[in-house]
Amino acid sequence: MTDTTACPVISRMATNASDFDVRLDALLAWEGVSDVDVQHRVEEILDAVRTRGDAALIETSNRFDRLAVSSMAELELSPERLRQAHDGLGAEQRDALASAAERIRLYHERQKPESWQYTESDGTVLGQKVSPLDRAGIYVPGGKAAYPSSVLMNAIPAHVAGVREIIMVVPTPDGVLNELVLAAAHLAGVDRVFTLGGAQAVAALAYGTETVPRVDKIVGPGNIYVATAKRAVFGQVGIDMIAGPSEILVISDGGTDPEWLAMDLFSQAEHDEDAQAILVSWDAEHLAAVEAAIERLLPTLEREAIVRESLARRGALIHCEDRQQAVALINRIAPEHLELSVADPEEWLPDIRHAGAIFMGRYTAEALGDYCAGPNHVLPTSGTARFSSPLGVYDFQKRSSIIHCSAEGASALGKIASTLARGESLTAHARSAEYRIK
Ligand code: HSO
Ligand code: ZN
Repeated sequence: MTDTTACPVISRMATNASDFDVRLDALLAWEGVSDVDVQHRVEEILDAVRTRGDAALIETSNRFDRLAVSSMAELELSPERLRQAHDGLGAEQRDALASAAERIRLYHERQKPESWQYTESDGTVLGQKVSPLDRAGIYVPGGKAAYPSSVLMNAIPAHVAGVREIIMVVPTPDGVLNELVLAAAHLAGVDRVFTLGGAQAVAALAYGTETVPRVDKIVGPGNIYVATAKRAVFGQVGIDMIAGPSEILVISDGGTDPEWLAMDLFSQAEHDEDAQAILVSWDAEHLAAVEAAIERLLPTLEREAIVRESLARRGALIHCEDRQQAVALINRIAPEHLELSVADPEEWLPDIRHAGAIFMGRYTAEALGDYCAGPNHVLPTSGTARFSSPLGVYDFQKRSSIIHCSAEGASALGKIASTLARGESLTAHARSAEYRIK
């Protein structure tokens, strides 16, 4: 096998281990975007919105989205307008959106953590109280990355978490609205929608203006301006992860139709030129068949150019020795999406430590999870599945600790606290505790 095809082929065995490691590292490398020029411009916009509020939002929106509005009322869509968008869809699209929303809601209902308490023998009560955020802001990109499915995936967990008010911002370059995005907002329980985008939208959500309420957390993907702005306002508000390009790792035992696998790889690659699609198998003949299927199916794709670019730059078909090597690759890559296209996916599960979402068996295409299976499609990218998890209800809640001492409990704890406080030379702490010793 050679490197001359649409998707590079790498042999784990024919390459010595350290050369393979270097090649894999190069393949996986993703520099988080940071650009001094962008940073500078973003800071100017953040500053303008922080100091001049609505007036700056109107100016920047007119400039960057080529609008001609003179009031904030023109930058807000009413709930009625969202309903209209929903009611105006064809029955098939409306039903598909409703089924997806319902399945996503049911899945996320299961994530709701309970508050809890326990009582010690002296009557002291300890516990944890879970509360939703008051307000969440959801950024929805405009243009080619405006995904109604992402509106559902971001807003529904917030709604299930009990967030009191969900504010969505979505840019409308040249004033063009995306009806499906608005319909999804209606279904997902979004309360207010502003047609704002870029750093100015992030600033409005983070600082609040006369019209846009300040939120407690901003979630949702965006371009480099949005990502830079989110990083800059972090601390003032919470943010979700800053997503890198989407990726998939498919493991095949040779028993899945090569065309299915080729299309699974394409489904990731078509997102954008930086997206990453990798397939691993220990069956050389099967890999050659997938390679042939890729060549055969590529010309049939609407987004052929994007897919070709993505596969050439960041794709790979990796030939490894056996199942054990495949498992090592999974945990090393910590993929956003892992497809286990094998006969016995359950057998694999105990060995998998790092993956955002695990798609089990030959029938479970990532695309099903992207839209409607139920679990969230906002997942940790670029190896961050080593330490983080899919977006969920818990991202829209926080926990308060509960401590309720009985007289007896305060006396017992007072002795411990006083000793430790004196060790830290914090005598007011010590005396405060000592007052309560019986
Ligand atoms: N694969 C993307 C989600 C998506 N796919 C939205 C289609 N629409 C990131 O998980
Ligand atoms: Zn996708």
